[in-house]
Amino acid sequence: MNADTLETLRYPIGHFVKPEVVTELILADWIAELEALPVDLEDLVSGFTKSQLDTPYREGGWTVRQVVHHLADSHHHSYTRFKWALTENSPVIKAYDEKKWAELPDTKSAPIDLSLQHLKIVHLKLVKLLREMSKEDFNRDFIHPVGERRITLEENAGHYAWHGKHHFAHIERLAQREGWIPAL
Ligand code: NI
Repeated sequence: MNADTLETLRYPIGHFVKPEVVTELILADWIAELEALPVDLEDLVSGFTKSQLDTPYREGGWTVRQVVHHLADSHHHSYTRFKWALTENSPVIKAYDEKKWAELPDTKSAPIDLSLQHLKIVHLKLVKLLREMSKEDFNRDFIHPVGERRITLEENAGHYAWHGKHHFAHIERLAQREGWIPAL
C-alpha cells in the first residue's frame, strides 16, 4: 500500500482547514452538520451485523464499533470544552489519550447503541447551546495543552463538524468498498 492510499483511507475528506473568515453562513452550516451527524450515523450503522461492526475501517485502524464509541467520547469532550470556555477565561483544557480510550471495554466491545444514544443527546444539547451563542461567545477560547494552542469556540465548532464527517466517511467508505451499501 502506498502512502497516498493510506492518507486517503485515513483522511477521506482531507484535514480540517479553518477558513480565513468564518461567516455566519459557514457557522450555520457547521451547526447543521453537527445536528445531522447522530441521525446520519445511526442510519448508516444500525443494520450492520456484529462482524461488520467489528471490521476495521482500514487495515490496522479502529473497528466500526470503536469509531462509533470514539465519536461519543470525543464529542462529549468537545461539549464540555465549549462550556468551560463560556464560563472561564481561556481555560487550559484536559487532553486525553484517545488511542488508549478506544481500547477500554466500553469502546472495544460495548453495544454501539449506547454511544448512538449518547451522541444523540450530547448533540441535541450542544446544538441548543451553539444556536444561542453570540458572536462574542464564539470568540471566546480555550488553551489546548498540546502545543499550548489557543482555540476559539468558532474554530472548535468547525473542527468538530469536520471530525463527525471525517469518521462518518471512514465507516461509509468501508461499507461501500465491502459492498454492504451501494457505492455512489
Ligand atoms: Ni477522531
